[in-house]
Amino acid sequence: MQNIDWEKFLIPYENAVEELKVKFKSIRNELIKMGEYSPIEFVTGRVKKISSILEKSKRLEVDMENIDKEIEDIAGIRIMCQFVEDIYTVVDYISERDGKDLKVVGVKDYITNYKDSGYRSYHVIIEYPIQTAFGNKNILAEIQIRTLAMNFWATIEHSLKYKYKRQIPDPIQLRLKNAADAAFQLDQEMSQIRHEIRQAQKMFEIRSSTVSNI
Ligand code: 0O2
Repeated sequence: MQNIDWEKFLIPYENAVEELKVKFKSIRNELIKMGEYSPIEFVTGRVKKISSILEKSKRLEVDMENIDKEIEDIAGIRIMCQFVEDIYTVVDYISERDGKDLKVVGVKDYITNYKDSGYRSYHVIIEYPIQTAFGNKNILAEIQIRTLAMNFWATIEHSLKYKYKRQIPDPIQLRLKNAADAAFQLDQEMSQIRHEIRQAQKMFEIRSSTVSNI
């Protein structure tokens, strides 16, 4: 795979991202329609930029012919949750599908084992079958599951990492670490009152559906 035809190479990854987004958004839509609580708040996805694939393969010393086997996040979807507890419900949903429409090949629990940067998120690496015009292909994809607070932090830190080409100055790094801890404390506080919050949200849903039926 020395001279990669990137456009062709990335097609199954693009399809996987689209399919996976639909599948997880459908879970949310179904639960909401049934009047149930959805642990999934919203879902996004992306195919890794070519420059980012090249940078990561260089950093991890991966040969070009092995990038599809060793770079696990070329296809990535992100599932955002309100509460930390919801993350584990989503992980259970994924485990239930293991061996059906996807295969779980690994997990990275950056919530229990958060990174030095302060990054928190739960990553599930899956093998996902894609039907292409040239036959079937199993690709690797990464599902990142995180709270809204974790996502807020990670989005900001990611843009700073990009700005500083991964070398964020120490004083900013320290502030980011403090901010990550504060975001996690926010998550923990919200978890303590999540039953109250969920009841209030349910009342609000009933009221707005009554108003829309008038
Ligand atoms: P892109 O293309 O910009 O989205 P790594 O060494 O971090 O690349 P690692 O630790 O093995 O790899 O993590 P993994 O499971 O491969 O996932 C990498 C992705 O996780 C990153 O994609 C981020 O989306 C997220 N991530 C991991 N660590 C951090 C972190 O410290 N800060 C933030 N903001 N995000 C992180 P990329 O590399 O950003 O790719």
